[in-house]
Amino acid sequence: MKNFKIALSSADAANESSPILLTGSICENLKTAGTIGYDAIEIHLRENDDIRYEDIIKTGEQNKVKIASIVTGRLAVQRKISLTDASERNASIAYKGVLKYIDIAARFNTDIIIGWIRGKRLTQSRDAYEALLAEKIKKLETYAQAKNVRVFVEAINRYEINTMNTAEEIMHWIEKYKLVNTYVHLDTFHMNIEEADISKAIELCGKKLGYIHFADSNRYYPGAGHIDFESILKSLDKIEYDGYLSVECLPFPERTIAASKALKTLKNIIDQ
Ligand code: LER
Ligand code: MN
Repeated sequence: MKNFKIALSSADAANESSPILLTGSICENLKTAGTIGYDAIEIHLRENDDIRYEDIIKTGEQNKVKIASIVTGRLAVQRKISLTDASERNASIAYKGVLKYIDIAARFNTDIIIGWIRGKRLTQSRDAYEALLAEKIKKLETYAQAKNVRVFVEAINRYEINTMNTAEEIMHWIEKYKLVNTYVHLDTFHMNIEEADISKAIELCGKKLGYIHFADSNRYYPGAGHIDFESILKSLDKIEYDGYLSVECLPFPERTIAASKALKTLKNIIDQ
């Protein structure tokens, strides 16, 4: 099987109910990820954080650990706003915030994740929500493309967001609105709830799959629940997926133990 690149989630701080493994400064997290054996970290941060680019790029190079993606979720969670917010003022703050995340991703030569920041469907029809989101993402993806940054839109389960929960829905939306620099972002935890057939969902995305989060059915590390990761990796191999497998799971029983166990589960399958 292909030697996939493996990443894990990181932030400066996170509580135990967030699916974030490494906590600390970005430089500390790059070092820890390298010591455990990961290829990259994904970074959950605020768009206006003070970022020491030179130090981080140097530390990444020294430890041979890359930045897999920049995650926008904190802007949504901390400010309680979204790109499709009922308040135009909030939608505009969210939009400008995502532009800043794209600037950060460009400095690190990586891509951005659009998860909760896309917002819930309110009183409008499904079509109206999708058209509104597409209008925002179209402008964002053009801005990002000029900076060589791709946009990954995540399919999230129904208990967290009330629309675009499956791979097929995101694919359909991307195709309908002819989004060229926007890709499907899957998450095995959400897929276990939403997809009738996880492998078929991956294969449906094909080259439009940009990114995938890994957690088990209970959102603990892969190997702690009942998801069949072997068939998932086989499907990713089949579509010649060349992005990251990014571990985004709860820090159970402890952050670095979960990180090591996740890596072991995935490597054992890859090395078979
Ligand atoms: C949310 O459950 C999730 O999976 C994150 O990646 C949100 O952006
Ligand atoms: Mn996720």
